[in-house]
Amino acid sequence: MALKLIYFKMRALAEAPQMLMHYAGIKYDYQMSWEYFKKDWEHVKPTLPFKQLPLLVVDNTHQISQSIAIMGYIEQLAGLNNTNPITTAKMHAVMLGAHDLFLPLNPILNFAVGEDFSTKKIALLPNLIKRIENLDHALASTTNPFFFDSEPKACDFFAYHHLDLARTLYHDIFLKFPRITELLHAIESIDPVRNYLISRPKLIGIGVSPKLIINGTAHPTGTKNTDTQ
Ligand SMILES: N[C@@H](CCC(=O)N[C@@H](CS)C(=O)NCC(=O)O)C(=O)O
Repeated sequence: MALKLIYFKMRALAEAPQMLMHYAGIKYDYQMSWEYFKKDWEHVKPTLPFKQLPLLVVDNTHQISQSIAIMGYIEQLAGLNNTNPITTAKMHAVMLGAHDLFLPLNPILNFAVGEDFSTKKIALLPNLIKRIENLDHALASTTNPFFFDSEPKACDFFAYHHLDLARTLYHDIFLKFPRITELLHAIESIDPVRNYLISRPKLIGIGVSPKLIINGTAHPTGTKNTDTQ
């Protein structure tokens, strides 16, 4: 089975799938949109099933869109899916609850600059806290570090990504959420996942001039190829 994960220069919706694949020991290729399609994004977008990325391409044939669907597929491939329909539905609810953090948190970190960044950062906080409280509430129903089990599942990695971005934007945000801090530490203490987190492109210049360090070179975040700049 050949897996290609197609995305852009952003620390956003391709993170959780990669963490899950590293955890499960599943091999994949990560390609930027322009590398895979050999075209600029504006020409690719109209051709895609949901007109956005990430996209998981299986065996150069099947295109899976939508990050939650991608997580579900990888979870099944890894044999980590739960067979109880009730538990599966509850895991799906956690995934959707975590996805509630996506906007505008991810774009603020990856793209907003200057006054726009400061204004959006202040405006987001009350709503973000409410969404984090929902995840904290879900964690309160278990004594495990993870949402459902003593081992992480797709929903744990999905939640990790958005909570990690929340922590990056507001450094002390989890002081009142010890269970969330415990979840983040538990995920970070898994060797292959930690290795991925340490080695992935670093996001720098948040709020000023966001860039990803890819193979030692700082590239502006975005949907465009900047290899030659
Ligand atoms: N619901 C989708 C959202 C995907 C999404 O918002 N993708 C953004 C990047 S994070 C995108 O493709 N932006 C470019 C565009 O919309 O043209 C998912 O969960 O995968």
